[in-house]
Amino acid sequence: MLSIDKETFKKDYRQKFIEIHGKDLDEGTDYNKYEALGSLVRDYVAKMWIDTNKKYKENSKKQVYYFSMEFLLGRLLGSNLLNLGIRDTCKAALDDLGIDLDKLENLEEDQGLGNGGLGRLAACFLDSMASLSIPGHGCGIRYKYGFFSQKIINDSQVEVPDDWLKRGNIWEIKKTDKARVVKFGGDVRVDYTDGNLKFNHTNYDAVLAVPYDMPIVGYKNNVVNTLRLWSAEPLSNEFDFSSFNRGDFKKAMEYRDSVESISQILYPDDSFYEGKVLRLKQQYFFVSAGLQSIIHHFKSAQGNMKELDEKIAVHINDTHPTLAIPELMRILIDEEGFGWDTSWRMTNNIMSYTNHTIMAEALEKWPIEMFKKLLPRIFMIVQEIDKRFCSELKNKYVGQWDKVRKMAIIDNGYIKMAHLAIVGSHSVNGVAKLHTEILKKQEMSDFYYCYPNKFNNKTNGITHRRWLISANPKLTMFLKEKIGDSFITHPTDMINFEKFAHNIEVQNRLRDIKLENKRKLADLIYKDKGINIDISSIFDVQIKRIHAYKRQTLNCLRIMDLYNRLIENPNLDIVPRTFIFAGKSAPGYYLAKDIITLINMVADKINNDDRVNKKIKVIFMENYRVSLAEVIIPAADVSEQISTTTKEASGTSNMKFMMNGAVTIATLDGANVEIRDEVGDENIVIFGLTEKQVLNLYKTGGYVSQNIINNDVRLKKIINSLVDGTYCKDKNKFKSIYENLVTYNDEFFVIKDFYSYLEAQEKIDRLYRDKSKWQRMCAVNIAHSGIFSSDRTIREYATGIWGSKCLYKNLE
Ligand code: 26W
Repeated sequence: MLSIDKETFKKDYRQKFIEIHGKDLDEGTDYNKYEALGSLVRDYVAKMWIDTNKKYKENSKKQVYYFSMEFLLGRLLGSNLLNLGIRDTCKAALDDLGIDLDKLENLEEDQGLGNGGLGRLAACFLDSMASLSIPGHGCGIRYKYGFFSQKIINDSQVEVPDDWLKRGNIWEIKKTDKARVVKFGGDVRVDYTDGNLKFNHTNYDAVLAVPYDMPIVGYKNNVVNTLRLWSAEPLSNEFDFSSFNRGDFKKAMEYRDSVESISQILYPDDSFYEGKVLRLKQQYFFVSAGLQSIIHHFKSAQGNMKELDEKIAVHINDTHPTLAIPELMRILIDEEGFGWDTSWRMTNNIMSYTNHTIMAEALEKWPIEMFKKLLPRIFMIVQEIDKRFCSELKNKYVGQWDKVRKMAIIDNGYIKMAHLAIVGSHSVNGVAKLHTEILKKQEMSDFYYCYPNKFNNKTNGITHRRWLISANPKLTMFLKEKIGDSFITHPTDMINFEKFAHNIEVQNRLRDIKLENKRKLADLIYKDKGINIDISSIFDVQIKRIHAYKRQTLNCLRIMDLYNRLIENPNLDIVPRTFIFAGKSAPGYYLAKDIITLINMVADKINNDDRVNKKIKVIFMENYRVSLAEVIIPAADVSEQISTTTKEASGTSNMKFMMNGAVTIATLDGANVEIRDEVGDENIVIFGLTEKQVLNLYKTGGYVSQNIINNDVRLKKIINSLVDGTYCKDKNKFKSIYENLVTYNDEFFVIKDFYSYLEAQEKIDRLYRDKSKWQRMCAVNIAHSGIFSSDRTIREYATGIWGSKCLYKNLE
């Protein structure tokens, strides 16, 4: 572990400042100070990084590569200081120099290279792999523009490019010497020489993939793993300088632009798959560069290619990196000279795949013509995989053509990436128990029947280092005081806190800590929006991507209902509540955008209505991102996890809230089920349709939302207020929401679950009034949250899927 005293740190820091800025510390701006600190921390990390790589080389343990289109890391200065074990020293040293560490940390841009859950999970996994000393690295794309920044203008979402690199990125190191060439398009000629088929790829467009490496620091264990992100650059010898000579500058620039566009933007969509050729290019680009570099590294470390599948594991995060399967086949066959069967066996042993969604509209499939043109050799390999797979199926299901067709990889003009991922991997996992069961029973039942042993569950987790220790230092201190600090490295030890749940003093302390966190959030809200909120009100929070199935609409309708009731009866006895929302909508997802506008307009109306605004307020916080979540979550009293049962694969914010002592109101969906099992029914508030009821209603079609609305005055009033000018003068503004609920029969059972949700909310109100009972529930939630640390999840992946071992300890 890095050991450094305050005085040395001060000296190092001063020196670093002068070195990079060429002026004295007291002449520097805050940003200069941040840069110097980041740069110093990076120096500290550098030696450990080199040592870790040496150790990996020496003991030749299996290396895991986590391939993901998204890594949503957030800020890194704070977590690196924490994991190095020097945060307190650094804070004290900077204090001496009159510099506020928190302020510098807040200057760092979020690294927002992901849409939401899947990308943040990848980031938590990197942290856990390094902290458990598992040789596990990330491989992805260095998008020039991350997930867009959200502005709320006239109550609606406006997208602004996220130019996160404009001031540079202190954590990355460009490795020009490790660049690889990725080939697109062209022709493949098949030659038959010496009894072997040879595939000659010609006339292709070559793109240079340049890696930028970022250190992933383990928690106080000297381990530094690598996140390698690829950036696309023109190949210098491909750059058509002759065009310059002819003065055809435009043509040369077009070539450059088309290459650079590959790593230009992150697709801001997590809901509807779109068959854009640029996205397919992105996928092949990073997967090909990643695998080439892994194999190059393996061979240069004297690895025996025949043992490749014992020495590396490649994980595919959703179907997005599935091309890793045919690309590895290509490398093994075309470049390494292995036969099909050996290559297929190795590829299968190496690859594993996680599914993160059952939403049919999000499943990736590529039109054959587009695929073939862009990736001719890869297409041939996919065709061969499909041919062999289908012939296996035909033998198994004699005469059942429909079944074979349904399961085929290539069908009806499309390549189905989930099918390719399942067939090419030795492991397929879901991300929560319920989700895995649904995959097995419904979505992927045919495949489960064929390969029952491939399927397994790995319930998601979150890194408690970021989401508790770093985000909630006050609660962390208090836990240490009560149960010691073993939970820092063994998060399930938090269970020792449960015995204090009944202790009045402990309950009071928990309440005080929550109040301080609420004050911090209230200050931020005041600063951002000029709205004063009452910190003794219940902070009722729903923060996540805006999506019909996540049912922000349900939350909003009950707020509208409460508003109606308060107007009717100003003396209505409720505990004051502040409803807090945050989340981004995909730019082209109009319904979700309308939901954002509705929340903001309901907020305007309520916050400005003096008849009610002492009791309720509604806040929509702009630009949801990791660093904002770190402020909101520790301040939450109530965690809203209200998706239509069966639709949320797992959810991970549910775990973050629980770990910070919020009480969950939830449907029995995703990991909520496991949270309920952990804390018991008395420490969570459950409502809504069950899995069976939902599946049954979908199957029988026995649900008509209009029938419920028409027979219910209260509901009718709320629904009508969407289109009668109550919240927006333009009566058509929320017509889409209205029509979804009424005309199109409410696909996500908002109306059906409405009263059940209201009852649950009334229960929350009652529970909160009993101060002691409420704090007891919070304490139990904290105590049981350790199991949802991503350390547990990663141990399960390492032992159950990757067959990888730790560098330093055994995987207990
Ligand atoms: C349109 C292409 C696309 C489709 C799906 C892009 C991204 C996705 C992701 C799979 C969406 C996603 O982030 N899923 C979430 O993954 C989390 C981590 O496992 C789960 O906790 C969430 O329930 C799931 O919605």
